[in-house]
This record gives sequence, C-alpha cells and structure tokens, in this order.
Amino acid sequence: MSQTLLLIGAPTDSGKRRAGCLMGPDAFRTARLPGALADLGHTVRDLGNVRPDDTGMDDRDQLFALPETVGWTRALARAAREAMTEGLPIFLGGDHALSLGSVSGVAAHAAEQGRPQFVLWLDAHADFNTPQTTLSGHLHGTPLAYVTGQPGFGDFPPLAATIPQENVCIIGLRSVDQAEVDAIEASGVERHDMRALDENGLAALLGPFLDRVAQAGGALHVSLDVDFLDPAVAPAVGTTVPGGATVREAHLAMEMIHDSGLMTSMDLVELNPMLDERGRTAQLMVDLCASALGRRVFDRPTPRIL
Ligand code: B3U
Ligand code: MN
Ligand code: MN
Repeated sequence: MSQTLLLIGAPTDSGKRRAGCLMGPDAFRTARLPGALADLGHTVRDLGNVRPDDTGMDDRDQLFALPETVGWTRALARAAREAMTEGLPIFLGGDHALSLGSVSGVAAHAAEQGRPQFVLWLDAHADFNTPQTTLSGHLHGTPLAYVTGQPGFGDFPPLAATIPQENVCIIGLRSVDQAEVDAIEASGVERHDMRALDENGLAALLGPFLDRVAQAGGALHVSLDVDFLDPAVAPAVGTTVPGGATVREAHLAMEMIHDSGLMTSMDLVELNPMLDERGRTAQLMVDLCASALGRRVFDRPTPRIL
C-alpha cells in the first residue's frame, strides 16, 4: 500500500551531554532515506527541520538543558499532531528527548480520533526516569515516563492525552536504572529484555503485542533507538551497550511491523554521526526504516560492483 510519508527533521541534542545527534537528520538524508522510501512507491515529503520554541525558562541545576528540551517538546508535539492529519510522520532524530514531543503529539491526535495509542519502544534503555529519579540529569532517559503520565513533569507541557501503560511495549532492554526497574515492575508496561529475546526469539515477543494493537484498533508509534542494535553493527551512538539486537532481528521487527499494517508514526533516534564509521549506522537505520515501510529481503538492490 502506497502511503504519504512526512519526514520531519528533529535535531534535538539537548537530551544528554555528548553532542552530535543534531547532525542526525542530515545523515539520514545523505544516506538517501527519501529515495529509499520513494523507491517503494510511497509519496515522500521532506518537511525540513523543526526548531525548538523559545521558552524563556531558567536552567535547573540537576537537569541538563531543561529549557531547550521543553522548547523542543512544545514544537515537536505541535508538528506531530499536525502531521498526523496529512500522513505518516517519520521523525529524524536527534536524541531520544525528541519523543517527549513526537509521542505526546501523536497521542493527542489519536485521542481526538477516539483511537487508542500504542507505543513500541526498541531500546537498550527503558527511558522511564522522571526529572526526580534521573541520576544523569539527561532528559533523553525520560520520554516513556512523561507520555504515560508519571509525576514530576510539571515544567513540561500538560499532556492532551496520556498513554495507558499497558499500551507500551519495550524490547531490547539491557541497561535500566534501579528507579526505573522499580517503576516499571510496578507498572503495566510490557517489557522484554535481551535474555527474553535470546530465549524466545523476536517474533514470539513482538507478534502478540501487534495482535493486541490490531484487536484494539489502535494507532502504533514505533520508536527505534540506535542502541537497540548491537554496537558492533551500529557504533554511531553515545550510549553503547554490548549485547544488543542483530541486524536480522531488527529487520524482522520492521518486517513484522510492515506486515501488520499498524504503524502510524515513527522515530529514528540517537544516531550520532560523529561516532559513525563511514556512515554504516546511518545506512543501517535507513534500511530498517525501509523494511518497516515495505522493502522485502528480495527487493534489496543488488550491490553494484565498483
Ligand atoms: N538510564 C540512564 C541511561 C540512559 C537512558 N537513555 C540513554 N541512556 N540513552 C539515564 O541517564 O537515564
Ligand atoms: Mn532511548
Ligand atoms: Mn537507548
């Protein structure tokens, strides 16, 4: 099925101290994301890059770049809500702080439509800290807590719609802070760590979640963090954690998402081109995005012999 895809550059770099994710959107464009998606028959519109709102807020000692991240959240939530009326937005990050905005924006739209919003979070981390529990002060570790309505986000825009915890599924976990473990174990969030993936296989974890989304008639946001992947195949990320997903596990997730026909929005986050090796991580993320939008194993172009 041919779709209208909206590429929205979200060069957030305020979610953590190590700089570089602001180059992500242009790395995705350089690795030919627009062409790869157009090759699949989709209509692709690149809406350029969003800019953060000016909040006039003061810095907070414990939190890194709070005013800038709040500015991004406001601007991206607006952009996401608007884009949902025109097609399937793909947010080109930027660090994972962008999802404070993208996910809250798409959830607002789903609530207007009377449709439940679901979120698939592919990540080594739970991103379930709050501004109170974070040890690093890095707000890229907080978006799932924000969008599910955990307390402590008083500086952020009030949520138009809260995502029920049971509508969230995290796959790939292998680095979770104690406060996050406690919060997540007390929550209804569906979560699968790397051991579960090893023991059961990706399809056994993802399939039942996709079935739940389909049964509920839900909208599905997919947030793909580079560090879901093993750093051996995806080195361009600030927070590498060994023992991540393989190339094929990640492609299978994307292929299953495509076959389900459920995905309504997507984030590609945490690509830091400063840390890449000859663009290989950017290229892998582009290929994964293409799989999520219909590229099959046999559709892959034959590599040219140079
Ligand atoms: N949980 C830690 C580490 C972290 C979260 N997300 C990333 N790293 N990329 C934190 O800082 O909240
Ligand atoms: Mn993340
Ligand atoms: Mn992560």
